[in-house]
Amino acid sequence: MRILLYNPDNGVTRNFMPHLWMFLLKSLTPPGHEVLLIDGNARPMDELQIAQYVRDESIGLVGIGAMTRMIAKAYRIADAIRATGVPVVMGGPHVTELADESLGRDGGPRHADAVALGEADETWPQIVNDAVNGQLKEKYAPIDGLGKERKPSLKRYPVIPWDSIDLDQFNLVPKSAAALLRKVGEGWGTFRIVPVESGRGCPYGCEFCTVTGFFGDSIRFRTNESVVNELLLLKARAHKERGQMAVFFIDDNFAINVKRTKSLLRDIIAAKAQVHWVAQISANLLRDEELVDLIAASGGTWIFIGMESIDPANLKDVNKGFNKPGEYAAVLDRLAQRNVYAITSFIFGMDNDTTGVAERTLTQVRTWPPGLPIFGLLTPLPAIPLYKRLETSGRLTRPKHWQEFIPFAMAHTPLKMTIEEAHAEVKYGWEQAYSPEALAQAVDALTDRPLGYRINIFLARLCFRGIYFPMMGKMAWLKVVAQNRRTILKLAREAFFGRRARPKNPDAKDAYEPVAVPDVNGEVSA
Ligand code: B12
Ligand code: SF4
Repeated sequence: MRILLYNPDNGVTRNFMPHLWMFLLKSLTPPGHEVLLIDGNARPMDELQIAQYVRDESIGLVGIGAMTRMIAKAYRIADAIRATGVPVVMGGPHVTELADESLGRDGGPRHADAVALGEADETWPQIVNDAVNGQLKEKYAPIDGLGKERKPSLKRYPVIPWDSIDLDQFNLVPKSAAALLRKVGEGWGTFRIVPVESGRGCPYGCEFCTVTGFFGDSIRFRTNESVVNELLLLKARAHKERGQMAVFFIDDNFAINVKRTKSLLRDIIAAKAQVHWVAQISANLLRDEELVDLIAASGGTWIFIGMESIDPANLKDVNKGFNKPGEYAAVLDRLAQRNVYAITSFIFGMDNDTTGVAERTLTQVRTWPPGLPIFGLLTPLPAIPLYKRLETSGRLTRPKHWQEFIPFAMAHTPLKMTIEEAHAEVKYGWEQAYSPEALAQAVDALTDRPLGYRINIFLARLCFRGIYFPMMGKMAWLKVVAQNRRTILKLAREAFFGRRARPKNPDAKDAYEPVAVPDVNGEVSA
């Protein structure tokens, strides 16, 4: 049977990375089937096009996965496919929480023939076999012999065939430039950011998050060997095609067990499996100097930190009191000393937020080493504790907000400002943090560092604009380039003529004096 796995686009921004579930389920598919992957972010299709594709390619089963914000699009695509007579199975966090909605049992229309509840690693082979036999059940749940939910172990993790899988749609290098860039340095003909997981689960239970409910509070890890082998496979592929490969460790808290993370990072270094990597780690776990040394030495380049708020009262409200805003600066300095920078994520519209929260947050951000601040709104996702609290107190303004998804729009009223004011705060945050002046400051703040780091921060900031600012066409990009021409020229002058501007504030660098750590090639730099 030919199986299509499809992930819809979010209709607003372009995703920079494919979704792991597709590669994982492809690897777990019983032999004898062909599995095709389409990520709507990389290969957009509308309902008519997907239905035509399914017919043309003689697809016998379609699997669709989607987060809540993409679920309306996922349902439209599912409806179009089911109209061709091909069965649709849906999975992921949204349909797990609202299976009746997908199956049309809540009074609405039916969108899926079957739903995979929770983690589908062990149920997927059964789903495929049942589809082949025309005996799809409505619900598949991972349960043990006693009917209790079972979380799959990651000890026998499948080998994802990264060396042979078709990754064309996920190349971030434009086709027009690939041939030329292949010849630059070690080769830049391809650049891909690939998701890899080393473990699942998070015990922290923050009120706005799906993870503790979905993956559970007990953490499960892959073996170090299996993670290291996956990195080696990715590295070999990048080398073969004269391109670059970076990894996003999608674990929700990559250092949740610090001892284990250190042992994994040591094994990565020992096997020379370093690639540039990004991971999510909560600030409290980055107090450990040895951990941060190992992060840098094993290729850690960006750390995503869910700071959420600089107001301890807000953090306490959402059960994230373990975040201590007073230590954010020290944590970021510790990383920056090793040339590791942070994606700092903030949520506005929390109950203790008042107008001006964006500027208050940015005032702090500007005193930190440069990074990538990102801003979102508090969102009541289905079945999370926050949803239940707001529902009980009658504060949900759009209880089924996902059915009519509006990007960057609140679905409840905050306590100390209006919905519109909260929207304006998020807009202000993005616009200020990514203005040409802010980009120039970020580059200037690294004047004492090798050029590569300044180019890295500049390009990363430019790309991050894409997360908030609507999809940008060629003209919009040209405008951004024109607005940032001074910084671009400065970096270009230095690249070609080795000229370096003096730091604007020579004292500023003392805040994160560099320490010597080996880079991904094992060479020491400071
Ligand atoms: C990586 C990641 C991202 C990446 C993008 C996704 C990508 N390309 O991989 C980035 C960083 C860009 C991102 C952004 C956002 N994310 Co995000 N992200 C994740 C993260 C950390 C990992 C996803 C993952 O690969 N998990 C591992 C795989 C194996 O698990 P899985 O995807 O759930 O798949 C399993 C099952 O669900 C099931 N399954 C899934 N799909 C399907 C389909 C079929 C057919 C079947 C049978 C089974 C099945 O089988 C799989 C194997 O067991 C998750 C948290 C988490 N741990 O999952 C959050 C998560 C998915 N993100 C979430 C959210 C809310 C967002 C954002 C809106 C921002 C935010 N506030 O966090 C944005 C929106 C992005 C957009 N495009 O619009 C929520 C989604 C909750 C929900 N109900 O929708 C999650 C769960 C985290 C959370 N805070 O609660 N995210
Ligand atoms: S620490 Fe992160 S993954 Fe864990 S519950 Fe909180 S927000 Fe979710």
